[in-house]
Amino acid sequence: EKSFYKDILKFVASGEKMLSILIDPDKFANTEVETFLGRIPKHTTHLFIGGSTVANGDTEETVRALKQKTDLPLFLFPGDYSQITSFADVLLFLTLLSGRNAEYLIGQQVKSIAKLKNTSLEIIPTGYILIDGGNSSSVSKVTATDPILQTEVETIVNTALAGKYMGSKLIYLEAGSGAKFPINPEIISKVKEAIEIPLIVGGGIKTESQKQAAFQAGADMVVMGTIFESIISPPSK
Ligand code: 1GP
Repeated sequence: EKSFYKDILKFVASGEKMLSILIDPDKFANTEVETFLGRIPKHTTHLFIGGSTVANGDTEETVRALKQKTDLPLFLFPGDYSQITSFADVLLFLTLLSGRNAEYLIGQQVKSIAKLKNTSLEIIPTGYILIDGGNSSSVSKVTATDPILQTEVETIVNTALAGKYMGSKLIYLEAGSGAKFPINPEIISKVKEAIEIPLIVGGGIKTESQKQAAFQAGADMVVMGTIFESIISPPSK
């Protein structure tokens, strides 16, 4: 049986790095899917779809438009349970471990269950850790939680380990979309050393050298969003 998680483990085992491009349905023109797919890096391995705030139904339309034109795995990366759609391949079942807001630790997860009955989505438990990226992120605003400072390395590592012991199959270190600076490679390497499970890193990564630094430090997958948003922009809403 097809398992997108096993595919990730194969990448990790072979040392081959993964690049995911994040698509925010709010900032994406579904009519320009082909243009977009033609311009993202050839070595892209995954597409993430999600945003902190997305109007109802927009995610499903974007997923359906993408599905028609690409075989890349489509991973839902939802800011809210309302963004869940069975037309994608995978649901990153996020829990916001850096925060202390019960709504994003368990509330949204319970609300999502009605949408997950009879779904064919592969569900991957994902520990999501918001780290300070030098500006106020929309994740922080929407979830009313504070990011962990980059100087708090031990807290970050312990948070990632707690996530692993609670059952996370992936850990996602997030500086926030549009972060001023990405997560320090030293943090990435300390977390990777501690957790062993696959590590995703994103937020504020705009250049090839920032991407390579994250990979070299131990990120198995890098997520880039904002830098590719300019390829196409939606009709003004
Ligand atoms: C956000 O980590 C992703 O969830 C991507 O961030 O938009 O800054 O590339 P950017």
